[in-house]
Order: sequence, then structure tokens, then C-alpha cells
Amino acid sequence: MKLLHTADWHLGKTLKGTPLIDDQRHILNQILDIAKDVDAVIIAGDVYDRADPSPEAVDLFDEILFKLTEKKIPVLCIAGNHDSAERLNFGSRLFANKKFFITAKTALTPKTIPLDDKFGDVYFSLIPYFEPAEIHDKFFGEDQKRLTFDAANKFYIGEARKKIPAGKRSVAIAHVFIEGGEETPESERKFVGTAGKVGAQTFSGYDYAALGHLHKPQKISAGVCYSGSPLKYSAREASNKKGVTLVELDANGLVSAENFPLTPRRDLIEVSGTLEYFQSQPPVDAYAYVTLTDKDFVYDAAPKLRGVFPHLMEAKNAAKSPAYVAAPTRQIREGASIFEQFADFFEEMTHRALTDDERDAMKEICGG
Ligand SMILES: [Mn+2]
Repeated sequence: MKLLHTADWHLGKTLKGTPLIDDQRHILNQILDIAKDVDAVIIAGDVYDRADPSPEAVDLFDEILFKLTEKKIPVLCIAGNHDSAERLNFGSRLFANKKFFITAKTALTPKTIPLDDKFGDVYFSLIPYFEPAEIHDKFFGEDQKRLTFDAANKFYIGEARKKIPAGKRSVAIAHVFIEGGEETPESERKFVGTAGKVGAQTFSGYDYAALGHLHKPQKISAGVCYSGSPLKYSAREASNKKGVTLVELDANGLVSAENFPLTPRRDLIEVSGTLEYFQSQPPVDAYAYVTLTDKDFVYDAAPKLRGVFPHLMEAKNAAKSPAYVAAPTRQIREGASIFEQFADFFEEMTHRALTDDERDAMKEICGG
């Protein structure tokens, strides 16, 4: 059985206010092309960028949903943390008649879909993104200790395993931050430490775990993979090789899981150099995050770079602005109160002393 594993489409996403919908349509058409040669398509969460997706995003998903079912390719799709479970769930029972299986909500009996090939059945566990409290409320009494992400996932996946007959091949689809996973984009940085993470062992019963959430394609182990997002969605992803993961199972389980690269309509790049260098270059058709390495701070860098980078997303100076450099030279008077320190700072920044009214107000705030 051949599977196309993709995730984190983030339909409707914008970069610094620039809509990416045309880039998304372009990349999804490539995915549709590859999908012709597989037995099923997996979408491992974050279909949309927001819980209330834009009309353009819903329209694009509708278009893709129609084209995939028209080709009679089964689709297995779960909700990610960016999706609204209720909204993504819309129509799911009807769509299932066309083999478009969306699981956006957890259930007392985790959703299991069997698909078959010439070797027999393969069981797919659809594990949508959930908060541990949801599992707690659904399965345990109030006196039960609060569950961690890891414990809640282990429990729920344990329930899902109960629905898979012994000795049968199986695939898990989940949207989690797995222990040992690397490089999370800014928007996914919700937790400090390991509180939001799930142990890789959680999926050990499966022949393959098709994961979503981390945007960089990566193999946690041979059978536990992130396909990554099909497009670069932040400067931190500039060096990622985006694509989909093509998975093959034979009679005994996993044969291979390999990344297959996609070509974006417009690349996203992170570059650095001097203003003079960039201004001598031909225009670059890419979403550009530029750092100027000039020794002196370049004021109003963006308009000066737009000729070369018509799709400039960010212009930064490596040199610190003169105002910023001045600050660390400030001395704090020995034994000064908070109010006195503030008064010194105020005078240094504004070149005037506090008025009597301002002194009284600040003294009150500082406690004398
Ligand atoms: Mn996510």
C-alpha cells in the first residue's frame, strides 16, 4: 500500500499581511498530481491556519476535497491545534460516503478506518489534536489527577489500539509535538520544557505514525515521521526542504518512508549582505527576510531594498541603532531608590527634569 503523508497546510495563512492562497493552491495542485499514484492520502492536522478560516481558505479546501474524491482516492484527515474541531467536523459523516474521512473530535471509541490492499487490511487510527483536559473529562472522574499531554496521548492511543485486531498492519495519524522533534516555528511555541510533548514510544505498536505539527520534515525513527508543511511559513523555515512523505507498506508492514520534494510558486529566503551589494543585484522573486550587514545603521532600509526584493517581508540591520548603543553606558547611582533611578533615566532620555506633578505621581507609583 502506498500512502501520501502531508500535514500543516495552514490554508489561509498570511506572511506579514501577504496572503499565500495562490502559493497554497499551486502546491496543493502538485500534491494532487502525486496523489494519483497512491492508495490513500493522509492530512495530519492544521488544515487551516485559524479556527475561523478565511472564505478563500474554505473555498480552496472544498476544491481539493472535491478533486481528491473525484479521483476516488481515500483521504484520512485529522484536526490540528490551529483548526476548530467543530468547524472541521462539518459534513464529515456525509464525506465519509466518498471515502473522505475527517476526524476532528475525540470520541469514547477512537476513530479507526480499515483500508485494504492485496495483502489484506491496514487499520488507521485517527487521533485529532486535543487538550489533556478533554480526555480527562471524557474518560475519568473529577477525583482523577490532571493528565499531562504524554499521559493523555498514551491513554487515548491505548484505546485506539484496542480496535486493531492482533497481527494486523496499522498506521496512526496524530498532531503532536514529539519528544526529540526539532525546530518548531514561532507560532507552535506554546509550551516551555516538555509539558506539551509526547514520548516517541507512544506509537510503537504501529507500523507507521504519520505526524503533523512540526513544520520541518523529519524522521523521529524509521516508522515515526513528520511530513512537514508543504510550504515555508516563517523565516525559521527558510532552510527546510519542503515536500510530502511517500510511505510504502508491504505484507509485513513498513518498507519505506521518504520525503518527496515540492516546488513552490515563490520561495522564502533569508539573506544577509550590504545595501550596496543588494542594490547591485537583479530583482529576486522570493519572500525575502533581509539582514543588512553594513557597519553603520541603515535608516529606512525597507524602501531601499524593494527594488531588488519586490516581496520583501522584513529588513533588519545587523548594526545596532545609535539610540540603542547609547543605553548601556548609563550608570546607576549607588544606593539610589527606584524613584531616583527613574528620575535619572527620565532626564537622560528627555534632557529635562521631571516636573513637580510628575515627581509626585512617580513617587506614588514607586512608593516614595
Ligand atoms: Mn500545529
